[in-house]
Amino acid sequence: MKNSVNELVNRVIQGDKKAIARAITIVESLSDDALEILEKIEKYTGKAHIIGLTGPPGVGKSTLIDRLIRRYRKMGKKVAVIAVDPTSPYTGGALLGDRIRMQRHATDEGVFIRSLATRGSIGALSRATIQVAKVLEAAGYDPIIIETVGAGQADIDIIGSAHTIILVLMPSLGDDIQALKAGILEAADIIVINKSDLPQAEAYKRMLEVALSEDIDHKKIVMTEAIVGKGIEDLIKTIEEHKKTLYESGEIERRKREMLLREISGLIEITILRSLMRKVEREIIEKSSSGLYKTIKEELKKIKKIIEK
Ligand SMILES: Nc1nc2c(ncn2[C@@H]2O[C@H](COP(=O)(O)OP(=O)(O)OP(=O)(O)O)[C@@H](O)[C@H]2O)c(=O)[nH]1
Ligand SMILES: [Mg+2]
Repeated sequence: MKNSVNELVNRVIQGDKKAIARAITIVESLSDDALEILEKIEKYTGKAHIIGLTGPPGVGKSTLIDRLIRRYRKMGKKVAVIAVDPTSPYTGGALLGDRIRMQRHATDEGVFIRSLATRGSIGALSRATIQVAKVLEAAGYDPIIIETVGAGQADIDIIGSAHTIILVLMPSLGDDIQALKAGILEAADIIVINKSDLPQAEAYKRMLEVALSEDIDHKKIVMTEAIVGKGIEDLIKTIEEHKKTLYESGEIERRKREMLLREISGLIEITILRSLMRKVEREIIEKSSSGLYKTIKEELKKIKKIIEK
């Protein structure tokens, strides 16, 4: 397997889309080969800008991302999108329009779109999201956009998983501001009011400014009309400015550390959990379940001993 991993990683570095897809599947599984791949690509990572984009269902996230992709491509950048659990109560996931929109990018070597299921992970964000981003980064994609539907825990989980957090909203009567998960409004680096063509857009913006009054300095509100591509240039400029501030203030180091900790904790959890479960399963099959807690207690003790050595 070692040789084939080497070969796979080489192809990833060269930007071979098939190899990237394969590497992501392996990395997502967090298997031993996943670690092998991550180890080999490490030296090609650490520079790409990772953007977390979240917002309630139906606000226009996919439309906006499509516009961002097109604009970044014009700037000569390779863009990747990781859509985390794209089942939304609004569109039920990959809506026909979404698919057609995104298909346009399928033959473009400079665009990579991948969906990740959150199934099987305890947190709402797939455990392997940051690792998958690393594969894409090693393949030369920058920026990498992580899209989550802000309908549950995922919008909160995106904090600590990206360098720049974008919250997308749309003009409404305002109940939605109260309904947003506590913390996401404050944590967002940029707030986009999409569908600014709707008549109540300006009033909504003022209401949002009032809601944010305490830390308005740090918050940039950008108005967009994704459906016709209005405001996209402004949004990209705002993202670039935020990135610059991150690096100038040193905040980027803190965010990177937080992401690393998250990534590693996911890896450790999965790896230890898996081997412990294998052992426990064997015990149950071989001996029946009596004495199970004793086995678990002893195994955990052994693990702790090794770690604390
Ligand atoms: N009026 C108006 N409609 C828009 C705009 N941008 C997107 N839409 C429409 O809003 C609907 C939802 O857009 P999507 O991009 O699928 O929204 P989403 O946030 O990705 O939705 P989910 O993935 O289901 O959460 C679609 O019918 C879009 O055409 C806009 O700027 N103005
Ligand atoms: Mg969508």
